[in-house]
Amino acid sequence: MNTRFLSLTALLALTLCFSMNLKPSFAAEELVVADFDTGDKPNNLGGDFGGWDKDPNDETQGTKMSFEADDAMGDPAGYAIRLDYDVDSPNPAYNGFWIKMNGEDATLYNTLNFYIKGHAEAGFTKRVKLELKDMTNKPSPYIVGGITEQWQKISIPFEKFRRISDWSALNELILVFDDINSNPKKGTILIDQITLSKE
Ligand SMILES: [Ca+2]
Ligand SMILES: [Ca+2]
Repeated sequence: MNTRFLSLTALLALTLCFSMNLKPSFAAEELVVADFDTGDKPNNLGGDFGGWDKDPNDETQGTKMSFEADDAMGDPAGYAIRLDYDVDSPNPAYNGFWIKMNGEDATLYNTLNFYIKGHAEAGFTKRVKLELKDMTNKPSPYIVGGITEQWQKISIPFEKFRRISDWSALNELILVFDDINSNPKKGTILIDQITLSKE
């Protein structure tokens, strides 16, 4: 047999194994739900997102969503989501941000990650509430504290979302500003790079 042919075949086989191995395992470790880097909808899963408001007729409260050129990963062309919230109202007030997970199967993962920071000049709450929902739409709450004016990665093990019963189809993630957890009652929070990972 031609040794040259043999070593070429071996090299090809090796290359094939390497490229086949690397990609699927890498993809299984982290799924980007939203990096917001197009500066537009939808998110990386094809899902919609936006600001919400308990009572759109109450003009004294609400969350206004916009894209801010301040990427958490440091990409000069990237964007984050900016949330200008106001829960200072004579009425009970809560509002925030919602993002669709589009029925994503999360069984390969065990951790929800995202980046968050407060806006130094506008002021910001140090605490926000998250709610994760599967297709049954029961909110599974989790409080995030210790928000600062620097980007900070928050990683939450799935076990903390105790009311999720079916991880094979997630509906949405919601961020809540309310008149109990939000202090000051008016300010600006930035959020970016929402992912699911296997730790
Ligand atoms: Ca981004
Ligand atoms: Ca207000």
